[in-house]
Amino acid sequence: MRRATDCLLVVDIQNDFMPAGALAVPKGDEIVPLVNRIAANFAVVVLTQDWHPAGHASFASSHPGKRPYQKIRLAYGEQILWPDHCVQGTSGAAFHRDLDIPHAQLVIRKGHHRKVDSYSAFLEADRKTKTGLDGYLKSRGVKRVFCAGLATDFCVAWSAMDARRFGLQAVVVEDACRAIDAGGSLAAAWASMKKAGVKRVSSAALP
Ligand code: VGL
Ligand code: ZN
Repeated sequence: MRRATDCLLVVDIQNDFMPAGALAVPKGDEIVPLVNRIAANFAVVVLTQDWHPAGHASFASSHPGKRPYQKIRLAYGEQILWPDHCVQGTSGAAFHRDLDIPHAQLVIRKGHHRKVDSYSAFLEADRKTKTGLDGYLKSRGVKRVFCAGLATDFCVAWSAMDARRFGLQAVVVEDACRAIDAGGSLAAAWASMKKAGVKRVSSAALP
């Protein structure tokens, strides 16, 4: 049963994560109509937007000699390097034009500190800096977060696991997500999510 204390978190449905985008998530465009349909049944909807300054530390181009998808060590630990993507104010950072959730109430922009990445909608990659989403959800009385969007194995997984960390129930709507799946990252993400107590449902079985 959908409860007044449920929230839908719609993660990073942005042009750069679409098949023609800078950091393409295969079939990322397929989920947009489904996410719109699901969102219509939630009173509380939060959108996230990956939102990096030019020269961001997660960009391979910021590290001479490095290529996208290589790993490096930054001050806070291991970082996968990505193609330049979701640069603040660019069309790549804009939401997909067909995303249609006019009743969404909050947009969390993340990854805006130049030296720190943030896959999670709650906590940046230093695992210390908060985005403020935990406080917002608490203020609104939210107890359960359903997650949809891109990419299953990065921003969706990290956000769902951090929802658990902040004492919320977390459910990933599997068919309303698509993955990058680089080097086994999707299987690893599902295993970590299971361990963290994140549930997994299909949109047809949404309570
Ligand atoms: C994402 C890699 C880099 C995501 C964002 O939205 O999953 N992945 N930035
Ligand atoms: Zn990013």
